[in-house]
Parts: sequence; structure tokens; C-alpha cells
Amino acid sequence: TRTPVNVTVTGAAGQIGYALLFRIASGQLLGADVPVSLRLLEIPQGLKAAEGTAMELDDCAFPLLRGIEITDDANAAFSGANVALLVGARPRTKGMERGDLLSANGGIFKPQGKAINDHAADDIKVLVVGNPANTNALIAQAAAPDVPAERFTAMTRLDHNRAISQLAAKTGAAVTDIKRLTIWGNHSATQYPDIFHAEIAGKNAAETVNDEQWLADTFIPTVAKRGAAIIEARGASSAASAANAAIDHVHTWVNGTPAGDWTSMGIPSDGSYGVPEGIISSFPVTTKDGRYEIVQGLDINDFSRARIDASVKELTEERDAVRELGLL
Ligand code: NAX
Repeated sequence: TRTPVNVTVTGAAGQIGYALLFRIASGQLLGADVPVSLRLLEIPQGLKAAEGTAMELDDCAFPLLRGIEITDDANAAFSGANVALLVGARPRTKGMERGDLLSANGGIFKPQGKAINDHAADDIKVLVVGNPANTNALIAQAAAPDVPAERFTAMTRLDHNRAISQLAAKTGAAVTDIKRLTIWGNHSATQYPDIFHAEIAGKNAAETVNDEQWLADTFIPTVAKRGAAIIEARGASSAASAANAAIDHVHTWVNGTPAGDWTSMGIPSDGSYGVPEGIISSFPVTTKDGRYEIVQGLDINDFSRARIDASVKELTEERDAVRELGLL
């Protein structure tokens, strides 16, 4: 029988954790034939609730679930980890300045990056979900000099899926007909969902829509502000859709993108498309055999260039701010 894959989830007692863990344990993260062993990391106040979730996981009698460990010790949680989903983060509270937010999260992601560096398995893959996801991923990556930088990624798959859904609704197409959509930049309100290279049933999406005003005034803001709209409607932030996107991100990374399509991932820039090397920015990527590559050679028009540059500028400012705080 196959050795289980060790999957570490931080913030396991939170609402995304609750929507995520059952899907991991059921085989949707890695595949229906891959046994998993879960490590749940929480802060001390979250341990009891995490134990309750673990009881429910037991009660599912998932055939693929080979073990659950619960801890508030990052070194133990990441020991032997093959996949790490960093969900727990410090949310922005009223009156909190950006600097306070970045430094509070630095206090979480720097030690977690170091624990990954010192204790994770050689093939570790990290997805950061906790916001500000791109910069938290950068902080963790910088604290893990022995791990190849490309193993640290940030989640923009929820934005990607939201954009596909909005485009399908506008055009009447099925979501499965939409390919090659791209989220560029930061997982924030500055993100840029790009349909200029996207296809709807094989035809160029921007030409099919043929409505730049809808693009600028409706599509882009709807996708970028969807998180706020969910909070407004549900009285709580996106949880099941965020967990779904985390499943999609890792599943695609491990199992590959379909021929003729790509996905969006926040990854350390290699300088492609004028994005400064090192910052963790969202790109169009293809994946194969557990590795990803940036899709090269796309023609970026002025409409896209301005929006990519604005989001990348925000990312470089966040990087400079955490550097000043001594987090890099
Ligand atoms: P919750 O507040 O429900 O849960 C967070 C959990 O993390 C809590 O149980 C808390 O005890 C735990 N935690 C805090 N610090 C920790 C630490 N140092 N180690 C381990 N656990 C720790 O938040 P939830 O709704 O689950 O959201 C989690 C994060 O995802 C937030 O930062 C949120 O902003 C972010 N999101 C990111 C998205 C993305 O697309 N990248 C979308 C959804 C979501 O907003």
C-alpha cells in the first residue's frame, strides 16, 4: 500500500478549515487513490475546536484518511509535510493600519516558514491562503532558504474561478467552455482578471464579449470585490468557495493542467512580463508532474498593461514594507 501524503493545514479550526478538511480527507485534494495523513496547526485557543473537527473526520470513516494530529507547535505540524495549506492568518481589524497587519502576519508566517524549512519533506509544496496571501507567502518563502522558492505559492484560484463564473453568466456559455483565463497580480482589489487571451468554446473571449465598458466597469470590479459582496450577503467571508479553490490549486499543481488550458497561481516572479523578480504575483501557468511554468509570449495590450502594473506596484510596496519591518 502507498505511504500516506502528509498534509498540514493551519487555521484548521476556522471556517475555511472546516470546509477544507473533509474534502482533503475524501481524496479530492490529491486523488481518489492517494492516502493522506492530516496535521492540524492551531493556536492554543483553537485546539479544542480542531479536536471537534477531528472527531467528525473520524466519524466519516474516510477510506483514505490514515491519521490526524493536532498541535499548536509549528515544528511538529510541518514535520515531514509534503503539502502545507497555510490558512490561519491575522485578519485586519478595525483601525488597523497596513503596517500593523503586515507585522502581525509576519509574526505568523516567518516562524511557519522557518518550521517548513527545518522540518518539512524535501518535496514540500506550500499554498498560502491567509491574507494578505501573496505577501504572507513571500515572508514564509524568505524564511525558508533551503526550500526551492518556487514551492511557495499564494492563492488566486478563487479569483480565477469567480472570473470564469462571471464570464459564463455574461455570455451564456458553460463554465467548462471557458479556457485560458488569467488573474494577474495581487489577491486584492487591484488584481486583474484578463479575458484577452481567454477562449469561450474556442473563440476569443474579449472579441465575443466585445464590450470594453462592461469589462472595465462591471466584470473587473465584480471579480475583484466579490469577497466583500459575499461578506455583505452572508454575514461571513467566503469559506466553502475558498476551500474549493485551495483544493483546485493543489490538485492542478500536482496533477497538471488540461491540454490547451492554463490556470492562475501566485508564484515567485522570474521577471516574466515585467513583474520584478522575487515578488509573489499571480501569473498564467501550466502545470505538469508537480511543476508549473509561466505561460510565455502572451501579447499584453495597453488596457492589460496598466492594470497589471498597478497590481504589481501594490505588491512591490507590500514587499518594501515587510522588508522595512525586517521580515525578509
Ligand atoms: P477564520 O478566522 O474562521 O479562521 C482562521 C483560523 O486560523 C482560526 O481558527 C485561528 O485560530 C487560526 N489561526 C490564527 N493564527 C494562527 C496561527 N499562527 N497558526 C495556526 N492557526 C492560526 O478565518 P477563515 O475564514 O477560515 O479565513 C482564513 C484566511 O483566509 C483569512 O486570512 C482570510 O482573509 C483568507 N482568505 C483568503 C482567500 C484567498 O482567495 N486567498 C479567500 C478567502 C479568505 O478570505
